[in-house]
Amino acid sequence: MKRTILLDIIVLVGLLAGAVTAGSNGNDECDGAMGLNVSAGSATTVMGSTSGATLDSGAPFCGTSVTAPGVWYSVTGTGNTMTASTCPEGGQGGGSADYDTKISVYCSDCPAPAPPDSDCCQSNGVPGCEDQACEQAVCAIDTFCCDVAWDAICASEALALCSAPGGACADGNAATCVTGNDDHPGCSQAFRSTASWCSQAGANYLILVHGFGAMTGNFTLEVSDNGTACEGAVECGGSEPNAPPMAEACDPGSVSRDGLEPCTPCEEGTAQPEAGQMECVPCEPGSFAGLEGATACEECASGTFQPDPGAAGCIPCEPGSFSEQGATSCNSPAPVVSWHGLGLSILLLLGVAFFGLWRPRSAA
Ligand SMILES: [Ca+2]
Ligand SMILES: [Ca+2]
Repeated sequence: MKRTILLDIIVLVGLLAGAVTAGSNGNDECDGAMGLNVSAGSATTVMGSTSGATLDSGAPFCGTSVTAPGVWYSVTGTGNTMTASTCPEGGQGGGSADYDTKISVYCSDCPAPAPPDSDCCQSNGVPGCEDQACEQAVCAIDTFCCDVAWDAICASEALALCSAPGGACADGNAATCVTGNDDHPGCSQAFRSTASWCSQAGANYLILVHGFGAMTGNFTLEVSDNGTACEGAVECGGSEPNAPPMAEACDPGSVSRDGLEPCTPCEEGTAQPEAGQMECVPCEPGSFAGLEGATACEECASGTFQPDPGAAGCIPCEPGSFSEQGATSCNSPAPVVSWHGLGLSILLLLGVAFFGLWRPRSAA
């Protein structure tokens, strides 16, 4: 009985601690960004903490990489230059932090969560994709996507076929990167961050305060407006469909159906010197590629030859024959003319002729 009460107390304390932790990071997710009121020429400070917050894995690189847990704030653009800072000298003098901060500023919508590894809407390197309906629609027109690999062509087909509302590629990742900063030079507290941007009047800016490495800590964020109209604001549009993700080109020595990853290495006997190619080139006669993934064919060494294209090796010349580097055949040695031998032959012939002529006489 006592044990049960003790257990209850432990559970209750645990729940309370959890509630407190969750409460302190109510702005852990972008959807729960804490709204800040910043009017033209003014500044607002807010105390926050990333301790107990989660990593915002869907937030794209923006001025700096997102590797540490972060929390979110939102502010409406004024048409002036705005600044978000954890540095005392960043804006109008109110930021600070007890750890190595980073700040990234996005606009439009919150970043979509990071896609799964078998995402339908981008090249994923495995056959098929995670949404069954989309997978079936794409593979019905392109069996490669289910038989071999879901490459960039499959992804573009998915964007065409699965972008209807409710489809696998319907959710646009509409977060637009505005700016970001890791360490602001000249800040009296090293490694603190200041990000300034020209704001578009009425646009929704989402400020992610995160950290270097995996660091978390407490900070005071100052968001200020310098009261001066600016030009050249990053365009903050509405939701746009997913842009086809940029797939990496195949490395030299490897190819794919569209020249983009995932790629397969060139087979033995073929090579590809350039990146982003679709086919490997068979080695020419007189050359070979002994390993797969070759970026160039090698010439046959002297003493070997290769008459055929697409070879993985060269053939040694027969004893007594020879070849130079890069040969397609071997040659027999040309007869060697020896003047000594020739002279001796002539002497012998003369001798035979001489004694041949003399013999009948002596016999006579
Ligand atoms: Ca977070
Ligand atoms: Ca920093």
